[in-house]
Amino acid sequence: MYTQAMDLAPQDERLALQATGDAEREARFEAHVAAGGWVEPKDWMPDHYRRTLVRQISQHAHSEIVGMLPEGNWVTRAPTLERKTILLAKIQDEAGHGLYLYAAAETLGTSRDEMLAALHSGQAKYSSIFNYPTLTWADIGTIGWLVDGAAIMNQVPLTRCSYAPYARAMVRVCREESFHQRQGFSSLLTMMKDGTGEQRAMVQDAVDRWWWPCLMMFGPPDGQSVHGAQSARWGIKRVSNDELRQKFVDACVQQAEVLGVTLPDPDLKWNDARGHWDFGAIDWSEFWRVVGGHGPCNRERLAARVKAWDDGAWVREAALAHAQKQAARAAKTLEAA
Ligand code: BYC
Repeated sequence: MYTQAMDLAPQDERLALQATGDAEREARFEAHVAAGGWVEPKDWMPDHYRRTLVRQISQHAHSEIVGMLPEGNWVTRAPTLERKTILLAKIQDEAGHGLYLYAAAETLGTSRDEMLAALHSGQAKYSSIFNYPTLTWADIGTIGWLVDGAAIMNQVPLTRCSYAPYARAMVRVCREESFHQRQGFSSLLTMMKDGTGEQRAMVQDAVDRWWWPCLMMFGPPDGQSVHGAQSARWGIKRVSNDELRQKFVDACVQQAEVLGVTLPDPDLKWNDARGHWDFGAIDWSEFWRVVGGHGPCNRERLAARVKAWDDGAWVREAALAHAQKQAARAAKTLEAA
C-alpha cells in the first residue's frame, strides 16, 4: 500500500509496543499524543482514532474535489485571459489537494474506491459551503477571499495534527490556499476600486450571500460539536470550531474595510472587553439543512461527481489493462533472465 510514512519509530520501540496488551498500548498512545508526539501509518493506534481520521480526511478530500465544481462554472466566462489562467490554476490546485488527502487517508487502510463509493452514495459528507451556487463573476472572487480564507484559518492548525501524513499534506495545501485567498481579494479589489457602480453592487451582493455560509464552514458551535473534544484530546484538532470562527471574523472585518464592502451583519461590533468582534446569531437550521442534503445545489453537485466517475470508467479500465500488461512483461523478462 502507498505510504507517506517517513519517520518511523525505532524498531525496538515498535516491537516492545507490539508485545503489550490493548489497554497498555492505548495508555501509551494517549500519553504520546498528549505530549505532542506524531503518529505514523505503521504505528499502533486505537480504532476510534483511525476511524475519526478516515472520516475527517476523506471528507476534506471530497470537499476539495466537489469544491472545483462551483468555480468550474466560470472558467469559460472569466473576464480576462489572466483571470481565466489564474482560475484554471486554482481549480487544478484543488484537484491536487484532493489527491494528497486521499493518499493520506489511504495510509489508514481505507481504499480510495471505498471513500469514493461513500461520496457517490451520499453517505460521506463534504463541506456545506460547496452546495451554494456561483451566480456572478464576483462569486469567484468572494470564494477566494472568504471560502479560501476560512479554509486557511481551519487548515493552518492542521499542519500540527498528530497524524503526520495529514499534517504534511496540509503544509503544501496551506501555501496554495494563501495564493487562492489573495487572488480572490485582488479580483474583488479591482472591481471595487476600478469597477462600475454595477460591478461594485455585484461584489456586495456576493459578499451578502457568502458571508453566513462561510461562518458555518467551521462546523457547529463547540457545545454541539460531536467529535470536537475527543479530536482535541488526540491532537487532531488543535483549535475549536468557535475559536476558529472568531479568528476568521476578526480577520475579515479589516479586510472588508479595505475592500469597501459591508459585512451583512448588523450585530457586528468591536468588544473591548473580549478583544474580539461580536457577531450576530448564525442560522444553524440552514446549516443542518444543507449538511442533510437539502441545500440549493446538493443534488447537482453529487450528480456531477457521479457522472464524472461513470464517464471516467474507460480511463480506469485502460490504465488497469496497461498496468497488467506492463507487469506481465516485467515478469516474463525476469523469467528469461
Ligand atoms: N460541512 O463534531 P463536528 C476548501 C459535520 S475545502 C459539512 O464539529 P468535526 C476548499 C461533521 O462532519 C474545506 N459537514 O465535526 C476547497 C460532523 O458530522 P459526521 C473543507 C460538517 O469533524 C476547494 C458533524 O457536522 N475543510 O476549503 O470535529 C475550493 C458535527 O461536527 C461541517 C475541511 O474539511 C461542514 N462545514 O469538525 C476552495 C477541513 N462542519 O462526520 C476551498 C478539515 C461540521 O459525524 N475538517 N460538519 O457525520 C475539519 O477541520 C473538521 O472536520 C470540521 C468539523 C471543522 C469541518
